Amino acid sequence: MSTIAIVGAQWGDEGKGKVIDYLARKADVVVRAQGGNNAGHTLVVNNKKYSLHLIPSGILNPDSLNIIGNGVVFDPKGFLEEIDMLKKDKIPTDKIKISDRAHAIFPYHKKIDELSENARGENKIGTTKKGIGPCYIDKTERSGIRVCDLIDEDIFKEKLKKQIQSKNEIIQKIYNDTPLDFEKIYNEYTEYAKEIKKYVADTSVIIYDAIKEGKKVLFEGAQGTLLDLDFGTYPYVTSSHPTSGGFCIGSGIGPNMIKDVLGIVKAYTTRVGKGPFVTELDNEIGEKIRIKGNEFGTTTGRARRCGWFDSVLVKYSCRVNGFTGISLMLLDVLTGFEKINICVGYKYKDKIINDFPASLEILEKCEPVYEMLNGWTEDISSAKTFNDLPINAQNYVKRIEELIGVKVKMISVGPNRDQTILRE
Ligand code: 2SA
Ligand code: MG
Repeated sequence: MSTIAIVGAQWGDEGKGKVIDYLARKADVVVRAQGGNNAGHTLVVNNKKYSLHLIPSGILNPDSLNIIGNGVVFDPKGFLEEIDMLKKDKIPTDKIKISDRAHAIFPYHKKIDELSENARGENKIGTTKKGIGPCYIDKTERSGIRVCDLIDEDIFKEKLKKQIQSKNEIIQKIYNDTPLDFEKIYNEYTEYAKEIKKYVADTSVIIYDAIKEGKKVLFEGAQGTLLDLDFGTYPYVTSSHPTSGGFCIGSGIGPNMIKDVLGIVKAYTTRVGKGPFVTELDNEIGEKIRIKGNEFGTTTGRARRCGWFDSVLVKYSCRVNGFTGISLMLLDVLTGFEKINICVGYKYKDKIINDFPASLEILEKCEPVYEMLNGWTEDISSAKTFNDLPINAQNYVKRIEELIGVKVKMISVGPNRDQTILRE
């Protein structure tokens, strides 16, 4: 059995795209199981850049099947735009399957996402405004419209009518905003339904059979562990489960079917949006990391907040995901810093905390306890083996490994595929 799950270990943007791209080229099946088009990564093929948000990364590998699992919130409009973009470049788009159980995103979800964010004033979550949260709300409230409903004209009409009625009440009464037009949305979505119908399937069966046949199945994570609805810095989280457990629920397979869980860890820490961030560097060091690491969002273009590596956070991530290995990304960004700090504990009042706290009130008051390591100035971007790295860079990696208790199996020293050090 050859299945691997890729999970962001911090707040997303750890560089999952590079690892996923590398593995997707060899995968028979690539599966997305949570989130929606709030995710984003750029793949480069033949010097051309492709920004994918919803379609799995295997799409650029002509042999791989791409699955949008039941745990994904599916935006038909966004999906068809990505299909059009790919078709323009003659990239085959027939090997895609969308779960009939996935919930669909509608214009009222996006509208409510925007209105509720605006209403939060100072306490904005900083969502991507793609309607992700409101769609998951409908799912758990048991009023959502699933892909299997969307492609059945009669059922769809009934369900949409009810939904538009109740959402318009919210939009008008709570937010005092313009109601949405049923006919317009109905007509728009029945057109989408015609186009997506051919992709719809019971994807849980397909994944199960592929694993049983010994095919290579890659589970492609989006966002990161600290954005998980349960394990993230709630409420500054997304509304799905970007942790490894999310792959089981979000694709319909048992936990024993996932063999390896690779945690993608950035050599420092970043986050977009609001919420506490213990090792944040709101100074020129943070700015230097932002510029060197090009820390700006691919979906929204927002500048990311930057800080030192936080081993309390990553150790927590290792525990809740059961990582079998780590891929340490963007190590080259730290070249040129004379001293590099690693956070080894949180100081809260007079105590040292080693487990990531649930309470944001506590987390906000935690001070990082740093261990200072010597940096390196040598260019590491062409290092091919661990021993090619300067001793201080080696020590940095080894110290991280010691602190988090999981082996660093891969190290990335640049954006290109050959700028990867493998350690077994
Ligand atoms: P939402 O829109 O409801 O999911 O927003 C809730 C919070 O989750 C954060 N969020 C993200 N943070 C980092 N990366 C995200 N997606 C892309 C990726 C990033 C990109 O996976 O690489 O393209 O820049 C992502 N999606 C959601 C968001 O900022 C809120 O804090
Ligand atoms: Mg990203």
